[in-house]
Amino acid sequence: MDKPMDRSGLRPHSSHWGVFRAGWQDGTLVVEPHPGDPDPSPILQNFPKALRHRARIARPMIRRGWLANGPGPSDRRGRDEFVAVSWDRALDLLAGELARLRDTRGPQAIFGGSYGWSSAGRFHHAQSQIHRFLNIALGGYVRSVNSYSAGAANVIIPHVLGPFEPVTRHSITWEQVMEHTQMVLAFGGMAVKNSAVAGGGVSQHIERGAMGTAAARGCRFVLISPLRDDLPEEAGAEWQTITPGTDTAMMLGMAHTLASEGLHDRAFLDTYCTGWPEFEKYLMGRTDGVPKTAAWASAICGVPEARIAGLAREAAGKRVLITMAHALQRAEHGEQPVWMGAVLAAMLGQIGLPGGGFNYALGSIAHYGKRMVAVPVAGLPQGRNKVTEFIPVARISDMLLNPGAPFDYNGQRLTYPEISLVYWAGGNPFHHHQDINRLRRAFARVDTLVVHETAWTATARHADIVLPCTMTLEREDIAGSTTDPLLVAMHQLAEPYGEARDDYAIFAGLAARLGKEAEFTEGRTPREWLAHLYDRTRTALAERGLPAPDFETFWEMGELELPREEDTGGILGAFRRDPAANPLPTPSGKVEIFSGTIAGFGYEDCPGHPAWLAPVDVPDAANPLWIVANQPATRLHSQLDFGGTSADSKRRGREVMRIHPADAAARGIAEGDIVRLFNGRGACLAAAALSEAVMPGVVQLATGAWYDPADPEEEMPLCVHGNPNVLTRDAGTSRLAQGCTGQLTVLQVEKFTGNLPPVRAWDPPEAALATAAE
Ligand SMILES: Nc1nc2c(c(=O)[nH]1)N[C@H]1C(S)=C(S)[C@@H](COP(=O)(O)OP(=O)(O)OC[C@H]3O[C@@H](n4cnc5c(=O)[nH]c(N)nc54)[C@H](O)[C@@H]3O)O[C@H]1N2
Ligand SMILES: Nc1nc2c(c(=O)[nH]1)N[C@H]1C(S)=C(S)[C@@H](COP(=O)(O)OP(=O)(O)OC[C@H]3O[C@@H](n4cnc5c(=O)[nH]c(N)nc54)[C@H](O)[C@@H]3O)O[C@H]1N2
Ligand SMILES: [Mo]
Repeated sequence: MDKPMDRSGLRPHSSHWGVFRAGWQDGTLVVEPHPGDPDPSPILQNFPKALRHRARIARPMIRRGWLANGPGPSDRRGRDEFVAVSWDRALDLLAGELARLRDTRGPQAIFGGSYGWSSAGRFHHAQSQIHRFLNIALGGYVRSVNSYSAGAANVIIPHVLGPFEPVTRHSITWEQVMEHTQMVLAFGGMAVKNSAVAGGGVSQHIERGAMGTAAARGCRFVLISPLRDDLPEEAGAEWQTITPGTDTAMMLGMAHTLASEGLHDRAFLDTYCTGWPEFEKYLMGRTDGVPKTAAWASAICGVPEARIAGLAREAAGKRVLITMAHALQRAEHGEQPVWMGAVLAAMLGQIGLPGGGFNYALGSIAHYGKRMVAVPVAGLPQGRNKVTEFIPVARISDMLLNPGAPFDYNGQRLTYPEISLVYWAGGNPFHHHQDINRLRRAFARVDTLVVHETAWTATARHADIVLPCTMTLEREDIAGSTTDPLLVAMHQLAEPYGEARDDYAIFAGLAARLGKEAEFTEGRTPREWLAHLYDRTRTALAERGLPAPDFETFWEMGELELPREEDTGGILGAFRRDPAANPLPTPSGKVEIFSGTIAGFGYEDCPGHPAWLAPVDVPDAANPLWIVANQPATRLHSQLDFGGTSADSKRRGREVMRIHPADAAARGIAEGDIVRLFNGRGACLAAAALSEAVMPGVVQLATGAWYDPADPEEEMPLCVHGNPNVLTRDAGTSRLAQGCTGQLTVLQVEKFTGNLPPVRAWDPPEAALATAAE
């Protein structure tokens, strides 16, 4: 490795949760946030203990049953032993299996969607690597579209306002909020633990400060959420609790107040929108006999009638910004709150004004509210995918369990492909997918499941072929994104763990065995790829007449500040200033309050205008509580669950579930008790924390604790660690988007009084331990 870069001996590196510098002091890895970061994330401190943790994978491993019997469906996945093999043997066997499928069934037999966040570096980005490999070596793969983050919004926003990224990421900035906004209605809040994170890295965490500045200027924040801590204290917010999944009803109640009191902006609705008359009929009850009054809404969402009407009146005439956490649309009918948020902002006449209107996902991730970087940032070319079949990303179990079955998606009638091999690199479906017991049955169906992982996640444990890969700290890369101005030279800080290899090296080895090495590597070493990818940015800088250091200089400097675009308000701002010259890229060129396109699909679960559609998954006698399964404060998803910040946040080794003291008292649950959360789909343990920051009737258990079945032989084993996805429902948002609905479900909670099973989530499988020690 190179010599230390600066006086302190620390070297630059980056992660999705922050840019940092790190180095070794007395045999310990020391991690320090970037000095320019005003509010660094505690998640950074997951690195030191994670680097050499026993949970890391040391050698290639193959499931004993697959090795003995060859490829084929098997319910032994997640139950069998593993056998350590050499790299050559692992790669020979895997290349043979890939060639078999290429020659017998073609690349449409391979699911390479491989959803997941992997690491911040742009070259070693596992998604890019696997897609490039499958395209070049096999001709393609069945892919997935959209994200777990925004599955419903990805599809509804283009129908209503325009393309997802320009509308959500390039319209409102935090600068505008600090300067112009008078009132923020934050549905689901803007928790700073969430904006700690952005794919490709974030060098300055500005959200807390921006909200504080806006509040100090007199901007009022209203938090509408089941949890009080979904906005930082600096926002000085009024907290209004709401029954989970009912925001559309509350917004309809506000809209009714505006319309019936003449407080809505008719000129805006006439000039900039289409479909107000159709929607107005529904709102006023002329189509279904049910006026969507504040009283009607209150009965559904639990917000007092006077508060619903009061908020509508207070918002009218002000520079109002409606924000909406991703979470609201990760639920049944998740399209509706997003669409209704845009319609409410339109009725207030705010869309396209600085600091006003509707900004989906502002504060949910650090990508939102930022000015765009004005030059391109490195990305690995993917090659061409000749397979046309795809699934909406959260339909993975449906696909594997129902090959050949039809399904609806955004106006199309599609068919689930028949998958023989699933290949994952850089994601953790046992973290991200709903109804894990069902996912296990789905994964039992395929011939072969391949996983590249840094550590023994539950996904790795369910694989047939497990290939150990390096952690970001063990290789060189470049971090950057379209929303963060710092390009970071990620220096290598440690040698690879055990026999771990880079994803790139693994794919290069497979490509060689499939006769495609030269096409895959283009003859470049990783360092040469970094220089090659950097060159695009350098050329663009030079073209703008800006300083454009060569690669070696950039590498020595450790970081490079990139220019950013002007803050123009994006396509919504341009549309507002001149709607004739800058129509929105929707069918009407306007905000679509009614969409003829969507109405034409004829989906009863997503009609032609936003509507309150009662959910089926609601509390009853057996499952009286809601669970909010939200993002964890102490890690990114399941990544480095075994790191210091994450591990320290557990109690008695379990993830912490928050519950209102009244709900706890009714169940005889005391602070720190181990509890069992259960419903018809599964059960898990957690440690109870009593908190008035959670509204009554709701418990909160973050995602990310590694799935840890007490007895994997059982059909529905108890997860002893606290992974809420054993409880969540595996159902799409609607036939329109088929998005993930994992944020909310219903269940019961009881004090756990049995013998407490040990948590073994971070212990490698036994066979692996024995052979690794050889
Ligand atoms: N119930 C419920 N479920 C949810 C959500 C929810 O709100 N509620 N949220 C959803 C959302 S928004 C998302 S985005 C998903 C996130 O789901 P994922 O993105 O799948 O979660 P991660 O834990 O980030 O998974 C990344 C994996 O990549 C591995 N990794 C890191 N670097 C590398 C690398 O260089 N190479 C390889 N091969 N592997 C690497 C990590 O060890 C980790 O296991 O979860 C979703 N699931
Ligand atoms: N620290 C950390 N930050 C992260 C991540 C992480 O894993 N860790 N993941 C990142 C990723 S990939 C994504 S996509 C984003 C996700 O961003 P979000 O989906 O917005 O994040 P969550 O924390 O899941 O949810 C935010 C809040 O929404 C509220 N909420 C849930 N349901 C409802 C509802 O029906 N109505 C209302 N009004 N509120 C509701 C909950 O109280 C919850 O705390 O976060 C990103 N940031
Ligand atoms: Mo996400």
